[in-house]
Amino acid sequence: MGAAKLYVIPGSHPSRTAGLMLERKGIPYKRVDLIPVVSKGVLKLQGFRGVTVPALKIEGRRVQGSREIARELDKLKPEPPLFPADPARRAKVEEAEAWGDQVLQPKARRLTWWALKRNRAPMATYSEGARLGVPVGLAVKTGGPIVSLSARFNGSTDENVREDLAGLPGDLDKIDAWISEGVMGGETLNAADLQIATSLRLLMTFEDLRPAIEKRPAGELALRAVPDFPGRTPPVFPGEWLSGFRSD
Ligand SMILES: N[C@@H](CCC(=O)N[C@@H](CS)C(=O)NCC(=O)O)C(=O)O
Repeated sequence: MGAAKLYVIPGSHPSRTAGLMLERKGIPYKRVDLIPVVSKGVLKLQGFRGVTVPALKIEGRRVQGSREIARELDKLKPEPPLFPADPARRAKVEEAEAWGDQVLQPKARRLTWWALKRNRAPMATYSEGARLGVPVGLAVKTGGPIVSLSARFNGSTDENVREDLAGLPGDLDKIDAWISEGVMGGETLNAADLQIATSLRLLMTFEDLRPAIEKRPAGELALRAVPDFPGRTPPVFPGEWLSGFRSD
């Protein structure tokens, strides 16, 4: 059986979650970097049913989605586990993980495409170290239609992004509470930690947001779980959309 193959998009937060989980398990893998939108066709050609990354080929199986990958990896290689053995504790971790996948992850994605639609220049910083098959500079220069389509697919409207930013302080409170309850941020990082930390790291690539996140328990956990994450976006959001943040 060949090495595992992980299909990703550079800067994709759930893709990073999947990579971190493979690394935690000590499973060697080959990373395949894809260009957004084009990725959908490549995944179809590779026999995946869905059109999103992360997508993993492992032991002759195709597994897609960060939560599905977590469960498959725990099955294939139980140690070290990504979920607690105790059912009540596992349920809490699964609740946090699902929220990370369904709420925080799309929020970080909407904000990112909204910002790139306004200024594509930072796109190159999200592709650091990627092998896209074309020079990153060229991909960025010709990437206008990809950014527009992605912003549309992901609902990156002013209205949604404004609402996302207004809700972000509450999201951070929720994560801090999970950390103080011990659901997240334990000695051994679990599937919820790895799911949520990558979205936080993507949010922290925004100069507008990083100061409000990094000193909180959520931000500290994100930096511990994901020491390096590519990308940097200079101030981009209207000041009034950020009025709910405290950066002390
Ligand atoms: N919630 C899923 C969502 C995955 C997802 O939407 N991935 C994005 C990248 S972050 C994607 O593949 N988008 C397709 C595209 O950009 O063309 C997961 O965690 O796996």
